[in-house]
Amino acid sequence: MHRLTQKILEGHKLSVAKGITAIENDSENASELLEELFPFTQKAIRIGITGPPGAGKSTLTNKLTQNFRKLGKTVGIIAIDPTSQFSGGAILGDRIRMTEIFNDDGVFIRSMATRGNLGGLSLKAKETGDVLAASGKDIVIFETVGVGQTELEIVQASDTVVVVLVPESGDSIQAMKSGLMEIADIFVLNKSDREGANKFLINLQSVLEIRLHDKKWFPPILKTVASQNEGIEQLTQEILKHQKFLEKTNLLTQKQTERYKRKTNQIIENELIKFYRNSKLANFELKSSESPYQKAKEIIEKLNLND
Ligand SMILES: Nc1nc2c(ncn2[C@@H]2O[C@H](COP(=O)(O)OP(=O)(O)O)[C@@H](O)[C@H]2O)c(=O)[nH]1
Ligand SMILES: [Mg+2]
Repeated sequence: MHRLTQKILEGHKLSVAKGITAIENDSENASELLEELFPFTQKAIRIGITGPPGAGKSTLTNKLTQNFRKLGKTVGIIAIDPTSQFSGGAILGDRIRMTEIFNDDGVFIRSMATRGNLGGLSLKAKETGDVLAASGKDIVIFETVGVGQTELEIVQASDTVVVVLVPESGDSIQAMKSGLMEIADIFVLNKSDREGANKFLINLQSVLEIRLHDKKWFPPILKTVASQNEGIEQLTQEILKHQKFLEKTNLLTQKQTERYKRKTNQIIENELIKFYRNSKLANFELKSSESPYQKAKEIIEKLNLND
């Protein structure tokens, strides 16, 4: 057994941190740890919070977490910030905004920077979510900027996706482009203390009605002022309502099965790549008469995957 498994299952904070570091560093026996934790990862509610930079996602996450704590629920937070590789300060900023929950034992916060390695990030973020779930957190929140494939993958790994928009900047159009419209279970119009909030709300509502009219769950639009704690209670209730909906309609089981399948395939694909790279086949002589396509076909045949 992995030396951290038992401690993580008991919710030991330092061991949780160490386990996540092992995953981040691709440490050799991280997969052993994840395998042992897996049976305990299915109970947590997974929430994805996404939207443009500066929309108030961290502020909202902070307030939402405080609300969940009041309901007696423990919370794990994974903040993914692709901008931090440029500014270096974004993560610290998130920490400062989350100070109210930083010293609470029922809360675990982990920031993950992309450090240019976008490909592995979504995988590691999801695995970090599994560690937090296994450590007994009732709720796992992924905070991520709503752009790019990696971020979409992370929110798709959530049961409930909250898309945060702000009145200015005509985000409704942008949101449609980046696919945010389709993945949202709940829309939050944050900074609704700002001018244009009502106009934006009406616009978004009419766009949604056209595009999503046949959905079984029609995403509500909630107005919030995260910095003033306004609308947070309603958001909490909508998230719980969406969870009930998922359970009632069997969609939760369906989502979990999908995740299970994707994960299994991902492990196999990774192993296949490793197997090929370590095999003699990957180490071939170059013949100028042969195209890469021919060569690849030849090697794939030798791999004998069809038997
Ligand atoms: N006026 C106003 N400012 C807000 C609101 N929510 C957050 N902010 C501020 O917006 C800035 C960005 O917030 P942050 O949570 O870091 O956004 P993130 O990049 O989406 O995580 C901070 O200075 C917040 O204090 C709000 O509802 N109204
Ligand atoms: Mg943030």
